[in-house]
Amino acid sequence: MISMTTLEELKSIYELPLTTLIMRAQEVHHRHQDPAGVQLCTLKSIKTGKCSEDCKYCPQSAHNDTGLEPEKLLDTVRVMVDAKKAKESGATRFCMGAAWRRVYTNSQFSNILETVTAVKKLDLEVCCTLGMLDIEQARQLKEAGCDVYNHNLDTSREFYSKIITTRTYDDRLDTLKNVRQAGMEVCSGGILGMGESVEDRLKMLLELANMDPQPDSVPINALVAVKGTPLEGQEFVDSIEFVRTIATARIAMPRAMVRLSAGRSQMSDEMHALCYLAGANSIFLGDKLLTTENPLQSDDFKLLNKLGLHDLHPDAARAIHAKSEAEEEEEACCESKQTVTVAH
Ligand code: SAM
Ligand code: DTB
Ligand code: SF4
Repeated sequence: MISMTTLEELKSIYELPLTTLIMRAQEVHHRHQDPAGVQLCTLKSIKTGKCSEDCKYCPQSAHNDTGLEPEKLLDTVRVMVDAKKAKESGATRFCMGAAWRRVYTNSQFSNILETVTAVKKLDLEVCCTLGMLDIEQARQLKEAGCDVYNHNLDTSREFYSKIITTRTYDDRLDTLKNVRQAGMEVCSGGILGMGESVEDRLKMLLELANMDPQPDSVPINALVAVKGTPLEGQEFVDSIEFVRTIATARIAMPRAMVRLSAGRSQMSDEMHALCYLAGANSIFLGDKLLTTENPLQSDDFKLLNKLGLHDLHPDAARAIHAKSEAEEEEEACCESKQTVTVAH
């Protein structure tokens, strides 16, 4: 059971002197995470472009003229080539993304279920991001071997309709509820740098932090302003604001994996280091995200080495989270016993 956080609390954390903010984030990080561990995930676009949604940031929306080459749903054999490569390169999670508004129950969904089962056999954690899901589809995905579902809130409820008009915030929340109910882990985060205010970012974190249970992972994307999208002219997010948001997410969601996602190609080594200091502990590995570029894998490993960080196995992360949860429950129990003693 989590205790509810308020917007005021998040604001007061976000606005701390940077030195104190980083220290607070580090305290939480050392207590609830492996402080030197970074989870390495790989992303594969299994169906690219021609998406019916009108997300203003997205190069894959059919509403945006980005010159992207569309690609039909890839079959299992084709996806397995990349999944094996991901495994060999050291990734522990394989995430498959489809440019869909929602999953339709048809032969394409059966194809995906087959792919999920095959990837799972490689002993990789399997994550999918396929748009909206109903409860039955969520159950089928889980049964096929999908561990995690990514579905981002992207921004605050208030700013959402300025970015997407073809679906609502509540549609997003409904899918997340179905994912949780089916027993999959929830991966949900957002994008910074679309023209939203700091308050919008904190409202998004508030929405995530007040979920019970909280999301297991929180991807924080920096907008990649792609030519041909309505957001093509957006300036890259301010780096200190980005770091402050990461630290606030870490403090508000101690056991979540906070993932640096899109936009890392535009971040320096120093910016990466600050993000790790602020509590980020997961990245996508590989020179391509879904359609945009990502740092070279060799550069990521070089930097992790320089910083003395290592790849984090999912089982190790789970063991640390379980220990921190048990310790917290024990502390809460001791506190209530003390209260009873005082009361008598
Ligand atoms: N269609 C599915 C959906 O929207 O949930 C899955 C794929 S979609 C590309 C996954 C996420 O990628 C979006 O929710 C958004 O957060 C992120 N994303 C897409 N385009 C981006 C961009 N140009 N810059 C940063 N993040 C982006
Ligand atoms: C997430 O939050 N970021 C990833 C993953 N979840 C699916 C996707 C980033 C996509 C960036 C734009 C692109 O490469 O097309
Ligand atoms: Fe489609 Fe997802 Fe891109 Fe929106 S973010 S246009 S739903 S692929």
